[in-house]
Amino acid sequence: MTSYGPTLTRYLGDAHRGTPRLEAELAELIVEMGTAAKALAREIRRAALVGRLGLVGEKNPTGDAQKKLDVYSNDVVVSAFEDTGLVAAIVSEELEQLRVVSCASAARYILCVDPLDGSSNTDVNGSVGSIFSFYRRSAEGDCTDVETEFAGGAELAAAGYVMYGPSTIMVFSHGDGANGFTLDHDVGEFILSHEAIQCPPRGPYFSANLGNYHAWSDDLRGFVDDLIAGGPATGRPCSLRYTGALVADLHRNLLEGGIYLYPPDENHPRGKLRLLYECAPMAFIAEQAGGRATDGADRVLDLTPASIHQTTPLFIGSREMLDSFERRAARGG
Ligand code: P6P
Repeated sequence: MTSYGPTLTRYLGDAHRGTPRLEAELAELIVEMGTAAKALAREIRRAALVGRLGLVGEKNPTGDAQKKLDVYSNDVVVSAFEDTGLVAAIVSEELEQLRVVSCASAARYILCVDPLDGSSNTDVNGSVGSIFSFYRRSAEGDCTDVETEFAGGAELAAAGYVMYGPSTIMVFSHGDGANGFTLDHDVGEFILSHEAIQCPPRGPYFSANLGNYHAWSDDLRGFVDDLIAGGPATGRPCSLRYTGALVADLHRNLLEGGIYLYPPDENHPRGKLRLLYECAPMAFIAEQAGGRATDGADRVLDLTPASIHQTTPLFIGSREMLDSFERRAARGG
């Protein structure tokens, strides 16, 4: 008999009954993200047929060219959460400012989201993703102080990503390990397919934009040279796998072993990726799967953002490979 894992809704219901940390409201928000992901999966699959490919003309708040699917994805995610009554505010890659949604006392969560990660892939049928995190507000304060919440250390309660690839998979954690749910398009449900994901301590892959190689530090160039040659980090030559979508690259590295690097360079002295809605959620997942995530020196989850679109360098994935990078950097190469 083929086993058919629990649905996302059933899994969260069981987890809520078993884990007081997973409040019913947080479980409801994760299910809501699943609903938004189903709508995005459908639209991404048919974008070429309904005129949703290509650019909208403006750039997004962090200067990236904005695709039609970026705008659509943001609209779908924002509208999915606006009327839940559980979200105080939304931070999105596609919104210049933090959007206050509700000042009700029940609105105890802040959603930080990259609605469509890797959108440079949309017009070439490449994998894209959504990255999300729910921060539990630290105080009952009113909405005006939401931005100071992050400085005050609002608690990252749950985070995850959706990868829209050959299949649509949602990987998330509420602090009790990382689990993957694959969308059964015929049934319309996310089904548990990757239980308790464990990131191998080392692996055969690394993900980086080698077009920036010339702009990296000598230490980093030496480390990547060793990865390619099969040096101490892995003991075997690594293969480059870089798709232009953090979600797709990290998903591979979590399952098969490897690291994703977006270091600082001349064009991005503080890195390119955004802390709140790309790096922190992915770091949460990586650590829950036994991996690591740093900015090259400090743990990503220890970083406190000074602004909602703040960037940070990102080194994330297999634990022993990142340890090896840090040992090399400590030796000075
Ligand atoms: P580059 C997508 O814009 C993204 O934020 C990540 O998903 C991806 O890994 C990276 O930027 C790609 O950046 O500079 O290599 O095109």
